[in-house]
Amino acid sequence: MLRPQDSATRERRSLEGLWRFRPDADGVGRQERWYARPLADAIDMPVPASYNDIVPGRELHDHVGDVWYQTTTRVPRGWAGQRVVLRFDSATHAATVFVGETEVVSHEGGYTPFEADVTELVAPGEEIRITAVVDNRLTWETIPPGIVERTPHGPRQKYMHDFFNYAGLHRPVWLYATPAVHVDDITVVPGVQGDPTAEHVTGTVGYAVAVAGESPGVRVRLLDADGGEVARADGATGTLEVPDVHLWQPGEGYQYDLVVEVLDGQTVADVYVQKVGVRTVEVRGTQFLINGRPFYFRGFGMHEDHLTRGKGHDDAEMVHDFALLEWIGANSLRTSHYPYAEEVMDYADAHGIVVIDETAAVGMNASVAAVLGTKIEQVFSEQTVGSKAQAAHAQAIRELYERDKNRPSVVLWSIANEPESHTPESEEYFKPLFALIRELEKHRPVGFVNVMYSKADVDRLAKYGDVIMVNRYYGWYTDPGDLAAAEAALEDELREWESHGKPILMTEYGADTVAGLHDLTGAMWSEEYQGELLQMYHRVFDRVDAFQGEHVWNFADFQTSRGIVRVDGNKKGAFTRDRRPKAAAHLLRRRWTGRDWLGQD
Ligand code: BDP
Repeated sequence: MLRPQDSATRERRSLEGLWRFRPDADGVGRQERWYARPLADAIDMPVPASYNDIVPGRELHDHVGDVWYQTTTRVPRGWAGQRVVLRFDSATHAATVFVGETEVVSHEGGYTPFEADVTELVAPGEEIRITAVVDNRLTWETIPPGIVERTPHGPRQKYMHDFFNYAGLHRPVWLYATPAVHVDDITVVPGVQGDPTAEHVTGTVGYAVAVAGESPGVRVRLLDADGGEVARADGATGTLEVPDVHLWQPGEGYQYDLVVEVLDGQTVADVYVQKVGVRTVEVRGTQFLINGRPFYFRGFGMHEDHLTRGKGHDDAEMVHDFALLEWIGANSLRTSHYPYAEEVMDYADAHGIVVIDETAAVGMNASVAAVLGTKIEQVFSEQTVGSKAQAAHAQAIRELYERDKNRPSVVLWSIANEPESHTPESEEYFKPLFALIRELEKHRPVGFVNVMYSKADVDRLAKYGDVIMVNRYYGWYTDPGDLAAAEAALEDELREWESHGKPILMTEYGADTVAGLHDLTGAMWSEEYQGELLQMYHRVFDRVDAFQGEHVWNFADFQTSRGIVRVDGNKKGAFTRDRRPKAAAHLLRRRWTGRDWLGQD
């Protein structure tokens, strides 16, 4: 799905700001048609933001079910004769949207965009009322899954993953205008002719443009970063050649502009500018190659998680987080455990940050759930994660692929985090999902993230992926406090995975650490233990040839549900939740850049 943009023929209006907001504890708003009039008894709620932590009290923090958002906006006068679209970059987890009294769209899945053509419902210069009812419930039919328990004290949301179920309108909302005949979708496939490591390389950009409406023609032009034209072609599909191409590289997000014009006779009916980074990705044996050169992943599994705004997108927080990644020497990140805001992906594209792009399929594991305090008999079954969840999962894969397919930063898809992968039921569930991502994606590697309870000897899913991604907690959940035992077990296990002949990435390793807790006997939870544990992992990584990347869990401390295993959230961050470095951050910077915090060698 194309992002809204301003171009010579297009215009956007952001609907960010304070919306009216009302929780619907009794679930009566739909029946009482709250959308049909100004929302009564409403408070102000910032958009984008999670609503959970904005006001004090448990009521909103722990709310289960619908909440209502409402705003009004005036349709720009200049939009007469245009197609007008209302787009939500996300609504967590499901939403139905009304313009005035008319329902315009419903969407399930909390981390991908959706939109509605509202042309017939709006008039340029007139005010419209937009109402969204957003449901945060996770069930056995949603991705991620969850359980809503009815209790005498009201509904209680349980889930099997380790981050707080923040909800609401986390990302921008747009009203935008395009011509009636318009660019509907663009797919670009970059490549190179011959050896991508040669001094002068000819790049290729395969493209396909979908046009909505009758159009006599499509014209595309590829401009370099200075605006100079390097290739052009007529027709809705084709391949452009770029002699002496400037490649998109890790650390250097060089991008071209593909200017796509839909023609109406001699005039341009619509123009959309698609960014293009030319690079190749390939798995060869146990190596992960970007532009033909071995790439070693250094970085983190992250979370969209901040004080007050929860999962709400914020440019200042985003740029700061990327600045910290640069400071520490990270070259990559995983969007654990859901698709991140498109602003984050744009930034990664533009700055050469390599991304493992993950769906929101997390918490499909009874053993992990047990550690976090939720008891489940069987995860994969028709009564639990079954065909309905599988359909939602397939849709989540499709929507993620469609949203991010053109992004050079994305080099690998992760279709799930830590599902059970040793049972016949899990294989039956995942086999069609791997087939789906392979049907969609012909060029990038794919995989899933393996859990410590489904090791190489019993795992049934690794064979479907191109890369082995494992999360391991030796020295924490297993052999807690015993780094000598942990080191031996970790090395033994990685050696077993080597037999797959694929690149191995450690997509999570780490230890909960209370910032400021110091202990010279190496006690767990101390900053010393976190550092020692990371160093132990690094020693092992450096001994295993097939090992191609290290992503520490986590970039920063983050909020989780409440329970007896978390104290104000998960504390495995290299940074605290307010982004102050723990000792581990300095250790990682030393390993990844060779320098200390003052920049000294
Ligand atoms: C893994 C999960 C991650 C958790 C982490 C932990 O992938 O979401 O936060 O462990 O326990 O199971 O810290």
